[in-house]
Amino acid sequence: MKKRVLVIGAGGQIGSELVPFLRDRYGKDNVIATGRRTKLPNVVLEGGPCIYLDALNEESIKRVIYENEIEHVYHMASVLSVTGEKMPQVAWDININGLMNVLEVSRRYNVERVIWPSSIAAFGPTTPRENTPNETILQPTTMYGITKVAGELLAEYYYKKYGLLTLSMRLPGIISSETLPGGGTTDYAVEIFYEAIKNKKYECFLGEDTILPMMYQPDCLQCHVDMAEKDEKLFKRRVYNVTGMSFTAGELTAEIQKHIPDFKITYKPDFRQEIADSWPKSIDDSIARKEWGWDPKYDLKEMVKNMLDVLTPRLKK
Ligand code: AKB
Repeated sequence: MKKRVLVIGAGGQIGSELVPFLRDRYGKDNVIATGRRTKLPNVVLEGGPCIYLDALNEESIKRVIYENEIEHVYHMASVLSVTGEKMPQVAWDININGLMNVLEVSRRYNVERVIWPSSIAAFGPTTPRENTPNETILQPTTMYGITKVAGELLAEYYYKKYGLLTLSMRLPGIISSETLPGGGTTDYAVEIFYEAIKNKKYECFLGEDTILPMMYQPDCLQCHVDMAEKDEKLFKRRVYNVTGMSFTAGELTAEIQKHIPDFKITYKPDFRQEIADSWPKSIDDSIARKEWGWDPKYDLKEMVKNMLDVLTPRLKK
């Protein structure tokens, strides 16, 4: 399958790896990477076409989609949970007005699919926290979560009203080795690797027993491509729970210590603890598995080994 693809937000934690992944699949000239705020990483800049694009500017989205005959849009640009609490109005603007522009231009220019990640942040303290089902209470208490619920509804609206094929996955914390996440509550689970390798110590901003759902980047990238490529008839709904694993900060530490025995951790929970406590501990993704074959490969042990194998030679240089 060859597709003309647009990735909005190619400089972020997922976007910066999604772009090379898609270029390997569809050919480098078929994947247009766009960013706004920061310079795109070299792996994105040097690997194929890159364009400056502000999702808040509808005209510039139109131009890029029209001139490049885009068939699939991955809209990855988002303000995450922690930054969203510091700047709620900006989070709403980027996450919702940006999404609205993307959906509107996509339906007018006959884009085939729009892939837009939602998040476990769409859930809140009134949601069942263990084995959280796909269809359940969505009453988040963060602005980020509110934008994810509103975004899910908006994407569903565009599907029903205009027939635009939108698909979303509720992503848990993503663990990756290429681009650091920024402004999220689950960021500790990436930072910890850098500090363990470089300094053999880490001060964690969540408590030792805090348990959150997570996923390793290779599974996350596969999830995006599954949604873009699998037969649309398989998708009986617009939004799917997906997860890779769940662990506490203490369990992640213990797994890292198997490889780096003198790694020391201290716990100093701050305001981010309250956000983490409002999110699920574990996710039921059986509907995604059943309907379109979601099949993540990495558990805690494999993920930790892989992260250390990739990061250790790079950070110890
Ligand atoms: C965050 O922590 O804000 C994100 C998320 C779970 O969506 N990583």
